[in-house]
Amino acid sequence: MAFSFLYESLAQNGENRGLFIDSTMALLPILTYPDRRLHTVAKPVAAVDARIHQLVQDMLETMYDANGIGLAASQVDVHERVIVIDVSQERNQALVLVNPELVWTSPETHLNEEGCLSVPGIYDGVTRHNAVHVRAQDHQGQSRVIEAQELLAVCIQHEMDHLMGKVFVEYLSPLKRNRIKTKMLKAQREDSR
Ligand code: K1U
Ligand code: ZN
Repeated sequence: MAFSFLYESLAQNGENRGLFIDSTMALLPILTYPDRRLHTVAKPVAAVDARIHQLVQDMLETMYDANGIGLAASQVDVHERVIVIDVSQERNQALVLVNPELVWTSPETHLNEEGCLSVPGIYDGVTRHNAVHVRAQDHQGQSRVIEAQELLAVCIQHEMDHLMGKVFVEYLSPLKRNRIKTKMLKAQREDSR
């Protein structure tokens, strides 16, 4: 796979926890569409310090617990430019992107089926660049360029949209989006009963 700063992360069985052994990790509540806070534009992280390390650990735990392949800080109501991703089958290859910036996008695009932890149960097609290069800091604050394609490229674009306050349903027609909004609000009302 074409990304350069993978490291071992949380494992489901606790044998492969690598960097992220920490008994203070917490599951964070994930905002659900159409919560207005999902449309907040995230600010750059000033320093990759202990607060960011804790946020990254909590986001990884939250992503793995929700069976997601990515999570943006915006989705847990932290409006700073932090993303975690793990597209590996084994769920042991976490990627942490702090202050990510797209530096190259392929001219070729394709339609890809996407889901979103903030829009549970909804899957639809979004056109994305086939490949992207993204400059980001890792969990240690080191700046790297990651060359991504396939699912990783799709996931990076989806998560970077979250940091810009954009949810994937905004690529769909107004009709589809309104139906999704109505369905989500109904589910949220029923859940709160
Ligand atoms: O940002 C998120 O809400 C996480 C989202 C990431 C994502 C999935 C699919 C395409 C682009 C971005 C998810 O992890 S949704 C749940 C999921 O695991 C999944 C859904 C569809 C395809 C592959 C995975
Ligand atoms: Zn999402």
